[in-house]
Amino acid sequence: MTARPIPLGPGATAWAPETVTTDPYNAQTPSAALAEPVTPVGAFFVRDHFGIPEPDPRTWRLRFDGAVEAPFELRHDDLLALPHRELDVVLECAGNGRGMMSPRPPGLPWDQRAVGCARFAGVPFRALAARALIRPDAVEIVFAGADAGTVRDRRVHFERSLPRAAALHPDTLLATRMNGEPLAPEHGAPVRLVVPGRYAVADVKWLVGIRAVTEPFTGVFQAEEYVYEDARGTPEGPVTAVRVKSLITAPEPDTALRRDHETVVRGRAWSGGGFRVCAVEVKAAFQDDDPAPEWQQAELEPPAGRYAWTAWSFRWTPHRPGPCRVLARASDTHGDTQPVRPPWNARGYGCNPVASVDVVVV
Ligand SMILES: Nc1nc2c(c(=O)[nH]1)N[C@H]1C(S)=C(S)[C@@H](COP(=O)(O)O)O[C@H]1N2
Ligand SMILES: [Mo]
Repeated sequence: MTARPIPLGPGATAWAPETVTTDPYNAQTPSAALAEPVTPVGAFFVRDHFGIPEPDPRTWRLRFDGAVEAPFELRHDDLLALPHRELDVVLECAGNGRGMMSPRPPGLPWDQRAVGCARFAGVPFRALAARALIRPDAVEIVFAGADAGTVRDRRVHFERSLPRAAALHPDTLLATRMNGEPLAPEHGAPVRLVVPGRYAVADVKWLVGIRAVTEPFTGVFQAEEYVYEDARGTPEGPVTAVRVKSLITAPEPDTALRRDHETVVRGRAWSGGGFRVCAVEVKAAFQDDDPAPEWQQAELEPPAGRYAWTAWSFRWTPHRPGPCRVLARASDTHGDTQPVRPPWNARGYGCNPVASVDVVVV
């Protein structure tokens, strides 16, 4: 593991995520924490479908079986003894932004803060796969969490699958540490999956089971939930790659800015599916602007790795007074740009509209 300092801001210990629901516990990252390059663990959003199981690392076992030649069980110490890789990764809930969709789909009403970027250290899944000897006819790998509950009248564990190739990618990690500390209970202690570039539903917490399967997995969180559906409920494919997105961290909403004084508009941008952010554009629109202003390029800082988010900034001097909307949109190396109005879907996934903040110039 490479030892790099973790740039936690002042008051890092005072962070607390903003509760959305208490049972199960769901909370979003406070706005101030999004200004940090690495989101403090105590501020990082939490998405739980069931209770937090808190497995005891001393009795924790990870079972790897299914369509493999050499099934085995690992203890926590065995896993810790394997070589770890460290990656800064953006985790974003597929439902992030749902609360701003209209009409509002059912589900947790996240605004745009079910997102964070953390430094994960973990054992590449492929190291375990090499030991289990996955059979050639295995098409997917199913990852099971220790948590369970009732969904659609069925008692289920939280389970998700990955296509074989995605699981075997060297950056698919069984993470044991987050921001230099052992995983916190709410983030999947003692071990969770981290799959960079996919919506965070892929990142199974409290991992206890891995099995190779020869047919595509149809568990409830794979084939029923986390699927894009049109207004009639017709499935349009599973939630996979994170869509390009940005957020504005400064100025804060409703800030009064001084006319003819420079202000710095700042934020973060990220994308998934192996694509990187290549541009962020900003514009400031006064209500009666005619013609509408042009988009202008923001400056990008190099991200802390290929799966980390990109900090951007734009120097702006407003020359007239009035209420104004500051907008930002990111583009990625796939050629996608944040839309003004993302395609509506019945469950409110992948909502990545142009970011905006309303301010007033005085
Ligand atoms: N075992 C388990 N893993 C899980 C979940 C869960 O409910 N149970 N929620 C998933 C979803 S939908 C998201 S967005 C991420 C959230 O990770 P975090 O709580 O560490 O931010 O965990 C994923 N992994
Ligand atoms: Mo999620």
